[in-house]
Amino acid sequence: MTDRNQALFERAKALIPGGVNSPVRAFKAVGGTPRFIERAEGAYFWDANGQRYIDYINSWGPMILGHGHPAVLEAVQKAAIEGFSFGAPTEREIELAEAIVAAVPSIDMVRLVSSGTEAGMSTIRLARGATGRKTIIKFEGCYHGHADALLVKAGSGLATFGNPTSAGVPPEVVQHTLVLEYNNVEQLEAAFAQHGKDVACLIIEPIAGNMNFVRASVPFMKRCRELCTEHGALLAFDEVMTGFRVGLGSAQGVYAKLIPGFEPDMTVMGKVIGGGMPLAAFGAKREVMEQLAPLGPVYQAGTLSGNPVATACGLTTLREIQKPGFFEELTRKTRSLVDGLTAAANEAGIPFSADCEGGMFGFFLMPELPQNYAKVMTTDNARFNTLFHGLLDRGVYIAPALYEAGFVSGAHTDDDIAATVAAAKDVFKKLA
Ligand code: KE4
Repeated sequence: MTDRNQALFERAKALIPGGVNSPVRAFKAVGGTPRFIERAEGAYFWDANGQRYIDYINSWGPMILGHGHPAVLEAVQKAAIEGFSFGAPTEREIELAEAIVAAVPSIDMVRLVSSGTEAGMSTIRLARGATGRKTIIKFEGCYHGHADALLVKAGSGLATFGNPTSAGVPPEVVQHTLVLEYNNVEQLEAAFAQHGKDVACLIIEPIAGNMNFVRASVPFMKRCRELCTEHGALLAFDEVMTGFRVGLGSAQGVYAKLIPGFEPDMTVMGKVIGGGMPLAAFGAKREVMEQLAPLGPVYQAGTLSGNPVATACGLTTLREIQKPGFFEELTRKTRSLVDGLTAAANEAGIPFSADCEGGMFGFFLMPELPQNYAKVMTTDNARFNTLFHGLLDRGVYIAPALYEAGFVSGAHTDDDIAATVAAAKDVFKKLA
């Protein structure tokens, strides 16, 4: 039987760099042929050969309800008939802004955009405009989209300025971006002692899904908050992945329970708030957001910002996940997946550690949960790839990279979780 995924991949590679419109989809990290998805429904999607998979990618987070939720389909179809895009304000943008502000106490005002990259880029510009400062602090292993100023890698050893991770980014553009080690309090203290008065913002993934699943420790997060306050820098939470995914209060809600009175100054959102359509957002206190055009001097714009079809998709998604019991069920199923995988790995004698929060999970082929990027990257790539393809061959689709997180949707059933654990048991035996 011809492998239609392979045939499509060859065709795609002739016209699209790497055959994909986003690098991680090319399976470069894991090898093999990317699956071209033809359709999806609930917790599943089917590839070009008609093979069904239990979907733990959830489009990298957005599909928290599962694919094709009836209420979302209905809202999107209705919005499409009313009009795809006007380039003029609509009531539904206000409703979505109201829903976000109501669910995220740290946000007074919000601006809608079309991607997490745009939201992260605009947040940086706004922080610099609002403070009149240039320096940005970010952490190795955190990804905030591909805006030039954020494509910076940590140099060897201590904190470093301006080593671009990508060609095409001149060192001048990243000279004010300082990269520190995640969860390293000493380095954080030293950086603020040296540069504190120049720091416009510190941007962080509170639970780093771009390192698979690494939590900021409470002492570390506490110091991020205190040092930003002390030096007049803005604390920006990149919740593109964690927003409305790890809980109805997002990750800042998790930390507010652990650190009394905790809240960030700025928040970047995306993924879930768009429900799978191109929609992201950034928000902050009123006095910061009012620096934005057309009110203030910081320019930011977008043809499709607040797109009427995307806002219908996002707003309906938010309303559905806020229904009583949704998050309790999602959390229970995610926890049961993580516990099942851990038990299976232990039974097979495979070094394994896993963690989850709400509908987001991560696991590592190592006995202890890693606390930073360097540790995450000590994972044996080949063993992860064997696990990835072993699960894929058994109809379970997890992230095609060891540094990416996993996601459960409201459509996943206990049977799906059991089937996933059974498949993993099989593969762990091979790995042992
Ligand atoms: P987008 O521009 O891809 O919508 O969002 C960028 C972004 C910003 N912040 C965080 C914390 C993110 O995780 C992302 C995007 N995440 C990746 C997956 N790790 C999206 C998948 C992809 O790049 O194809």
